[in-house]
Amino acid sequence: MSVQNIFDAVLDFDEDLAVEGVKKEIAAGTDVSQILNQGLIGAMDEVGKRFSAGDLFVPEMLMAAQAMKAGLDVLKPHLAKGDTVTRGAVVIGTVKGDLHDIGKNLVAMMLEGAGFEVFDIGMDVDVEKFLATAQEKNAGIIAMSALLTTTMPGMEEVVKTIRAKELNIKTLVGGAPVTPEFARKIGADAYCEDAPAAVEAARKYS
Ligand code: B12
Repeated sequence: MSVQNIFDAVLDFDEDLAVEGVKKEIAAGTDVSQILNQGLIGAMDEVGKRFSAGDLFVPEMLMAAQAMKAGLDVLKPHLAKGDTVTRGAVVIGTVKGDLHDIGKNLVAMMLEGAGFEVFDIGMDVDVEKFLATAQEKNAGIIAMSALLTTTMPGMEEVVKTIRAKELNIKTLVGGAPVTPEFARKIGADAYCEDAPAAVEAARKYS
């Protein structure tokens, strides 16, 4: 076993091997940040690249993210504060009135895989909950998903409230009906068409 095996297990969508690999490396005394950065995060970076190149698709990306998450769950208790490459906290949710969460879950997993501390507050989330959670968790980014044209205005409400309260929080928006024009119009900081793009945008703000 080596960190490369963990990387390979994630790319093979193999949760059991990812877990086994992380356990073995911990037992062998391998630097936990190496397990995290080169093994788990490295693999998700590769997944993002392959997705963008059209070499793999949403179901595969979800399976890889699940393998990454299984490995990360084993590693988490071993991560001392200084070991994490925590790039900051992100609050993510699907806006009020909207119960679609598959894309949001994928974005959350990819962000977690990229080293962000992710607080997933679920679906049907109103402005108050987005802001209260961001402030409580000291998150620099709020990421919002909407799959219905009728719920997209919920994003604008969050952006407006952040502005009105002069909070230092960046907003990422996405979901099938959301467009770059809409994001610009409501004053969101970034529109991302998929989960790897969300990681790229979030990295810019961390
Ligand atoms: C699955 C699904 C459902 C499931 C949801 C299950 C779940 N747990 O999510 C169920 C059956 C519950 C459902 C219900 C409804 N649905 Co529906 N649903 C879909 C469907 C088929 C797929 C959505 C999906 O998961 N796609 C896969 C994911 C991976 O893609 P994604 O969400 O777009 O996410 C990617 C990107 O957009 C981006 N992204 C997503 N979120 C975010 C967030 C951020 C911050 C960033 C940066 C990026 C990002 O990254 C993701 C990964 O790459 C779509 C059709 C479609 N093709 O989109 C209709 C669709 C969204 N539904 C629709 C409708 C109308 C409904 C209902 C109103 C139906 C009804 N009459 O009851 C209800 C609404 C319920 C509610 N209040 O929300 C319409 C919306 C039309 C519109 N323009 O508003 C669609 C487009 C179908 C259609 N053609 O009519 N639905």
